[in-house]
Amino acid sequence: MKRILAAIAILVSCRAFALDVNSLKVNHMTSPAGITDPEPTFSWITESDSHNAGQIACRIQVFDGRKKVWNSGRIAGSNSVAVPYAGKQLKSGTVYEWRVRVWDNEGTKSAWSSRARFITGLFNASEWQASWIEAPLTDASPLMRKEFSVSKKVKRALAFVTAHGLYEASLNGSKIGDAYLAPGYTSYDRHLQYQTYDVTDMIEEGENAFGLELARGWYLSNMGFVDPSVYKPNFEGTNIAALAQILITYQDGSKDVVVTDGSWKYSTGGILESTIYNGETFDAAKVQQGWNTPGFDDSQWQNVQEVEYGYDNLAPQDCEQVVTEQYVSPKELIETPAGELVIDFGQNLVGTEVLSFTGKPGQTIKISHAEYLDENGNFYTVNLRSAKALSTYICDGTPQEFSAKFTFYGFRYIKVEGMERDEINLDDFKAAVRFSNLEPAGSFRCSDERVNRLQSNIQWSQRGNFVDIPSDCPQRDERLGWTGDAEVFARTATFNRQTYAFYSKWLKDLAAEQFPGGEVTDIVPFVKNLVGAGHVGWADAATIIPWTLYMAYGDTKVLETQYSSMKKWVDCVIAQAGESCLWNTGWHYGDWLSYVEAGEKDGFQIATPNPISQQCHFANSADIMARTAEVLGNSADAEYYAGICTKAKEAFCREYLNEDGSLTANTQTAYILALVYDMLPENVRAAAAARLAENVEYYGHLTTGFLGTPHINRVLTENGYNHLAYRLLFNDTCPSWLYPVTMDATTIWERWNSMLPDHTIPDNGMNSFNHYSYGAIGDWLYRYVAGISELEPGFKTIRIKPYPGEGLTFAEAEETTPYGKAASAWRIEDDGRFVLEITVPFNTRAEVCVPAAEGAVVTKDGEAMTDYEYAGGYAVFNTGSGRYVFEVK
Ligand code: RAM
Repeated sequence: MKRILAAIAILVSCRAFALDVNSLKVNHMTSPAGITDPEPTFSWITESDSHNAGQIACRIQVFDGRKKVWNSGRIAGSNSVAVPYAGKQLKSGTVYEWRVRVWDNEGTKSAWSSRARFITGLFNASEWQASWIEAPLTDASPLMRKEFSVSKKVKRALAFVTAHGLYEASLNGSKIGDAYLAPGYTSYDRHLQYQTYDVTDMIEEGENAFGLELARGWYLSNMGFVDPSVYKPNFEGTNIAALAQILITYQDGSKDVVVTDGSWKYSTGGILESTIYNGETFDAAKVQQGWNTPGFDDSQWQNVQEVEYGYDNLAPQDCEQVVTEQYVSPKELIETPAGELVIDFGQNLVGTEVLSFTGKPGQTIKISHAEYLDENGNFYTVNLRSAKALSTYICDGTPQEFSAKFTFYGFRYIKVEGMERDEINLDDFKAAVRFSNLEPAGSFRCSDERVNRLQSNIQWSQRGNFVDIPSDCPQRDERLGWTGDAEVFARTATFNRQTYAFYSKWLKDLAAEQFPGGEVTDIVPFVKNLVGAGHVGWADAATIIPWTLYMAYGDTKVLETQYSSMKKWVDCVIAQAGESCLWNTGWHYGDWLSYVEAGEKDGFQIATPNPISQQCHFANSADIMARTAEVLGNSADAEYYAGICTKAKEAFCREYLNEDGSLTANTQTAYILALVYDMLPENVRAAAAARLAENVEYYGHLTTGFLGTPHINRVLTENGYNHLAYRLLFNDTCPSWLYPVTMDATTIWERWNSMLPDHTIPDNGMNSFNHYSYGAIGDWLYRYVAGISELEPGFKTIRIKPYPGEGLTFAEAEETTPYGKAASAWRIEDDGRFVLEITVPFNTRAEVCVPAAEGAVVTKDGEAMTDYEYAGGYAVFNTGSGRYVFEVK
């Protein structure tokens, strides 16, 4: 009997193990804090050892302590992505736990997943009992403090904190949370995020001290690259201010609240100055030791002012916060020809240096930041323009760990002044990499190390420009949420990381900033008078990014939330285009930074006429609008925008298509956009593709800018010119993706020629070495070289279709889809066999396209297959989940 029981136990545990439910997410985030959706959504990943396995039902339970607030019962169906909460009304400021189990199509029931949690924020503005408090604006960062006592056992304590400026909150001397740059960068008048923290374990019975250290940050730094007296931030605050409250629930059920109010005191501390572009100055001697611990003597401190800023713009933290992701150690100390002491970290990155050093009292160390050394090997900062990007650390004779707290730098090199050469010990330095803590999603690798470096450079530029908003660059006096850059890079970004929450948060600001006429601003958050709105490719971020998110993550919520913003933009273009449906007016950035022959102006020349780009984007955005309307069940809109799309395409052909199938502008980008956005009648597509191919052959390289580059290889590959796409990939002279790699680039450059072959760096007023836009080629690496793409939203059906090309002997990619890991790895063996190993996640199906000659023997897991379709050079199989190996002799 015992044996039988043991056997059953083993069987049961094996069963349970074979179906493992993990990666629990609420609103696409792991353990988020600050949820105020009445119906947050739940997603999870199931792993199974079986083939062709999927979910047929699930069951979710949500707990508030011991109380079950939702017991979903068995929900039939395969849905495991964004399943909406349907339990008792959620309460503000509460820690919930949840778990889920699933049934697979063999009838196996999984064990319960481990529990995950989420914390709700404040559902109503009226729940803010705290008052805004502020200190007069000076250069020095204010400290604010308040003591409170706790006399009973604490069951739960949640802190809600925000600021005009940036804050770091502490309790009893310890930092609350692990994030930097809170409350983040948003369109502050409309959405000012507050953060929710579980501080239960930080509260002491007895005396406690609540501290806030504040700085100007994005809110009160000059953001923009023109005279600050000319432009204005798009919000009204003029002082550094804070708002915070801690809700304490005692074990006996009673409650208390600690709030910011007029009883708080302020002073200043170690940070003498801090702004986003210019950097931070810290004086160790000015630190008020113990200021944020109980019992500190604050009798010399001043009283803060209570101010009425209201609560209407407050919004909970909506995406992952900025954290220190990793530390990078220095590679070498260089003494430059100019006599500078420079440390090379070997990687262009974003964050801050960290220096452990004691120093003599008053010793002042200045650390400047650069992305490159110039052609003579000297420290190069011209491309930072007016941004000083300088850390100043003043020693007091005690051991210190110096680093910037309320700003960030883009750098590979730092120049150290104020330390003797023999004081510089490389072990005392490291670089802290800071960016929005998005979970990794994808990886790509192939047989060419230069391409692997390119992929790494793309990943690093994504890190560097995902510092709370999708930015253009992280180093110069810009670092702004340029919509065009975000639009062209979003597909690649989404392969690399879990971007749903990050972009969704920013898109809300995009909508908030939209002009009354529907024009989408060039940068989000907007800065008045700096730039404009309504420009082709840039404004289309409004439609393209929500659609990209929907396709990648399969959640319609982003479409619902953005619907009116998307519509406003498309309607704005419709109004400009008028009856003819031809959009050809206005100034535009166009195919920005496209390649120009030497001597041709300054790189701002726009080779592809803007009206061509405009019309293609117009049709595409109308098409996205139509599809979105259809997904959301609005058939009237769907029909209307589909009609507009058709008319826009007809107008395009009337205006720009010649009888012989050529376009009125014979540029790469013109053909690319016409093909990728499906502007041409079927009968001229091949001719158009041939002209693109001819153009590429003629130049021997790409000539595209921001608008054409993301799609050039995709269009070539899809239209029978895969060999040309590979040629462009492997080109390594300017302009190409690998040219920077040959110049020791560790991130993506803004321009094809950001640095010349002799290592001179053209000073053309705008030259970043960390600009992800041209990194948009990453999408092609995943989708075409390795061959993973979504056939249905959220990868519910996947297409695995690699396009091998000359120059590679293997390529492989993995992608964590909403259903789990999909993988495609192909290789060509020495004997010429083509091998494709794939993983199809649980609960999905795949169309697998194995490149093969017609009639070739194709095996699946060693068995010859006969029952496949053959199409366009591929043996096509359909399969359910599992790992499979295909081989072509
Ligand atoms: C530059 C930005 C950005 C681009 C605009 C038009 O200032 O860096 O990359 O979108 O110009």
